[in-house]
Amino acid sequence: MTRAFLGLGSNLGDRWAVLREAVASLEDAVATSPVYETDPIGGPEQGAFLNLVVELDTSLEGRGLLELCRRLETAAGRVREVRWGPRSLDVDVLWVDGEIVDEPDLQVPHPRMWERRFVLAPLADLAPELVPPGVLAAAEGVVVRLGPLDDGSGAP
Ligand code: GSY
Repeated sequence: MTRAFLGLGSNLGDRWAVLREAVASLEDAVATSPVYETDPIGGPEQGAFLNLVVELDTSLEGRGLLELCRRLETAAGRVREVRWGPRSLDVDVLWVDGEIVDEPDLQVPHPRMWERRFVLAPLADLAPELVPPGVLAAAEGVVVRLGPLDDGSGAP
């Protein structure tokens, strides 16, 4: 079994419900970061995202994790239309312990994660040793920590 991290983001529809359903369906999840509200990076003008990171203890390697990510996006009703545009759910493979992949459709670690505060802030909550403080400080984007995905209250 291997430790891996996925990044999840939503800025379309009921963002809390989309993230809750996706995380609940991840059988290998062992930890979930707090939820952050984050300014969109790139793409057309669009609404704020909710982002979080999930830690997995999994037998899947990068390729299997990518397929899992695509299945989660499809289950959330995502249709790939505008590039970098609003989406009900985006799921990225961020990191897999001991694995480096550089293929056209899959790069692990995720090549842009080191510049994105919406990835690094929740990742640092779960695995601070992976995120040097200077890298987090230099990363792009405004993020606000909202709290746990499911604190039992059912409140957004
Ligand atoms: O790469 C994930 C999709 N995405 C996001 C995101 O999840 N959060 C923020 N804040 N900006 C983003 N731009 C893209 S593309």
